[in-house]
Amino acid sequence: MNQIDENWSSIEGDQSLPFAKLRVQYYSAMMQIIARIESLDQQLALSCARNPIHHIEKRIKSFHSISEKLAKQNRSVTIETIRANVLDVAGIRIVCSYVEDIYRVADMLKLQDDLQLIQIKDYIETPKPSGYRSYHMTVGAAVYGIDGKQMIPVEIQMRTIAMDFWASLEHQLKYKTNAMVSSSMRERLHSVAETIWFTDVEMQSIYMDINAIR
Ligand code: 0O2
Repeated sequence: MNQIDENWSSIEGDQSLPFAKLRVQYYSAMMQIIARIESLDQQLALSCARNPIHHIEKRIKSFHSISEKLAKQNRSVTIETIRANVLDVAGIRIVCSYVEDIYRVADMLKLQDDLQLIQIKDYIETPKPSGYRSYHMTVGAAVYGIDGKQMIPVEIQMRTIAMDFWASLEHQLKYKTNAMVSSSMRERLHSVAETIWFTDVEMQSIYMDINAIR
């Protein structure tokens, strides 16, 4: 995606300012949630002597991807259709060391009662047919602007380093080669996802055993 589209500035005419304002709202909500997550990470580090979060990524969905998503739903692209039907315009990815860290951070976010819990998709408990594992949580954050308060959704994807390794490469393979991913390749990718899951479970078990004898 080119830089112009990333900034939503390819939108022309009278529509450009309302869309730019909408993007600012999503960006503000995303940065607000990142500040909360960083604070949780620092507080948890004090109690477990390590940072549960390995790293955080963020992105605002490109205008092109938003348009594609709405086109698949047979909807036109307006401020209203984006607000109502695209919940992942603002996206945060939290990459944790261990599986238990994901649930700990998620539970703490759920305690923040000024955030509106919109939806949870637990693809760790129930992986996708592809083998994809991650914990998805969509929350609404209040953004105060010149037009008053707006609740803005932010999608938070939480996964381990191992799950992130698989998802990043699988995403690249699927999107780069698209039609060429045969069913046998899908099976092999699924099998790698299972191996990675075994590794995650084993690493966590080793971590807990080492902690128990400390
Ligand atoms: P991108 O480029 O990452 O943004 P929805 O988004 O809710 O309308 P869906 O499919 O019900 O549609 O949402 P879901 O299941 O929560 O998945 C959305 C996101 O999860 C995807 O975003 C991917 O980031 C990730 N994801 C889901 N399934 C897979 C998978 O099989 N492999 C990989 N690598 N990632 C997956 P986008 O919008 O597809 O792409």
